[in-house]
Amino acid sequence: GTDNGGNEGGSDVITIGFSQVGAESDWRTANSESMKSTFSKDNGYDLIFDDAQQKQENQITAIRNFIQQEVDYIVLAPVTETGWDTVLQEAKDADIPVIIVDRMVDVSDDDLFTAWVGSDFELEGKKACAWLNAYAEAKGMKEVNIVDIQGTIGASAQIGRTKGLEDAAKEYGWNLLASQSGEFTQAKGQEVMESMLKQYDNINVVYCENDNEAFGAIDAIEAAGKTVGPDGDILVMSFDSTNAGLTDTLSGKIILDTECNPLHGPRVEEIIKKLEAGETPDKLAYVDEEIFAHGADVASVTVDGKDYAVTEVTEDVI
Ligand code: GYE
Repeated sequence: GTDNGGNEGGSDVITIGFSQVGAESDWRTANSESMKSTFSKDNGYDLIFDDAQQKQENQITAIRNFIQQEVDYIVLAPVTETGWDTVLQEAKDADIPVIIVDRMVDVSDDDLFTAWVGSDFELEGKKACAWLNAYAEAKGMKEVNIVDIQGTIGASAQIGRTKGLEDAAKEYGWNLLASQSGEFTQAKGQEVMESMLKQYDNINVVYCENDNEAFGAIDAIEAAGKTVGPDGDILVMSFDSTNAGLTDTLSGKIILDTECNPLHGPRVEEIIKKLEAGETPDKLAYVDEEIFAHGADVASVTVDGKDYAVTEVTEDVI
């Protein structure tokens, strides 16, 4: 076992305190299920699961409780990037390894965490925008009047995806009409889209930073008497590629769904197994992800000199 006192001999149950962001989206539900099924009793773990309801203060409280309970490992899916130095120092002082999963932390000293595994969110944004540029060309779109329904402000997933769009809008000359957070939820996504539609009558693309926001945006667009899809008024772009998201991509309600993979349980377990064996896991591990489109108008995109295939969604993909 490790030298943190809780698992001498390696045959005991490994106790893991997991501070989860919340239950804001389908992605998050899949992520929580992956963690719970990986770190089950049958697999030799005792998982203390804490849902922070999208509040950093709740996550800090949960981590302090984990330290008090002398868990073997702390796993943190941070809601936002900043504000972790103090509590991570407390974990370090208690000799409890901290593994960061999904979103990133922005800390003064990278020694405050042991390892991170998650997605390259800016790359996701760049891939999506490279696709839109190619699609707009293929379809002869005269102009791109786009709005951004952002994720939780300050979350890596928001920061990276928003940056991908802002850079692309400048590069390709798109009109980025408005950006506002939909908190990664369906209800807020719908509300934000409703107000954007009232403000702008020329929106032809909405860039939703996750699937649940896209579901809300589609409802708002249809309620306003407009249509979505390749032959409709507005193209809906999204991220995650949840089952429901891909179902909407098959129908064309979502035109592009850039994958963000939530199945991090086995990846975190691999890190823990390395640590248990006295090995050093990679400090940062990025997951490979696909691009799922409605139709086959764009076969591949190039980002930073690298080619990425675009998969057309068919029944078998979902
Ligand atoms: O895209 C969204 C969720 O951090 C990657 O959070 C995650 C994001 C995901 O609420 O659906």
